[in-house]
Amino acid sequence: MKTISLIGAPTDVGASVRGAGMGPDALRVAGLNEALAARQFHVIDHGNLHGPANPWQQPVNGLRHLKEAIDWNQAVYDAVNQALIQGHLPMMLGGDHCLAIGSISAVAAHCRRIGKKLRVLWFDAHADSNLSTISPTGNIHGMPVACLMGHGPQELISYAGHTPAIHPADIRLIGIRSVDAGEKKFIHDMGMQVFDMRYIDEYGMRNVMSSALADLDADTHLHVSFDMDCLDPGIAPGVGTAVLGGPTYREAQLCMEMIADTGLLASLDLVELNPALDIRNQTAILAVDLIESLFGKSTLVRM
Ligand code: HAR
Ligand code: MN
Ligand code: MN
Ligand code: MN
Repeated sequence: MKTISLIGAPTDVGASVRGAGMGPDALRVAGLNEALAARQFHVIDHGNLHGPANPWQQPVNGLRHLKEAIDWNQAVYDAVNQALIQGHLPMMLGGDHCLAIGSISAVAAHCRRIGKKLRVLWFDAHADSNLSTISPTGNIHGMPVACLMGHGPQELISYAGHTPAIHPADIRLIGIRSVDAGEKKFIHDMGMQVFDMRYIDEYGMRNVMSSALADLDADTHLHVSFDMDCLDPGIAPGVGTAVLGGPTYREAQLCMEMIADTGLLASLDLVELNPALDIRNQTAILAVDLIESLFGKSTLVRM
């Protein structure tokens, strides 16, 4: 029986809107542990990590709460690394998306250790590819993709002991519809594959996911970094930086089901859930519903 390690990372130090720090408990209240146990997983809930409080300061040199982000990501790196060493599937419950720096750095280091290929699927309304020099906000949750590719403050790019932690060819961005001008240039310079909403509209989610999941094999570690603001705010209002025009419920379910079909999912981030902005925990309940599909629950009737 596969063991899933739940790792709560209750902070919003990387965000501009407060509240994502309550995400882990909202997911537990929505029944995450029970839902996974019902899918025949052994679930170990490690509880919540500890880290610095949000000092709620202005950016310094284009970066807000750098010290706090470094400490939180170190805690996440250590916990995800530990789970992987034990052969568990780590599920990092955010918290804002800056925490994916620590989580994916640990996954990348693990892949290097055991000689696996890495594929990261980054579901988001945003490209999260800012640099301190181009970010309009200085919020570090807008920078994790750039940091993972070696562009960012030294401490945030070196957890894995190998910089960059990942390469542009390792990642696919899906659902994107809010990109800053500087990010657009960075994405093009890096040559990342981006399936933005216009692309999803034109080609359909099935084709997008077939492309995003192309060229995987048994030696691939598949990591999903799921920013809840990827989803249309009509179904997922509990996020700090909502953007109109995201995937529908069925499109999101299809993504999860197609990932489940690969049988390769080996780690997950669930981030940017903001219970302070949610309505009766519906976004957390939706997250649990999608996670069930990601782990193989199916409504398929045909054989
Ligand atoms: N691009 C904007 C910025 O850098 C908004 C980023 C918002 N980020 C998230 N994570 N919610 O995806 O500030
Ligand atoms: Mn994000
Ligand atoms: Mn986002
Ligand atoms: Mn390398």
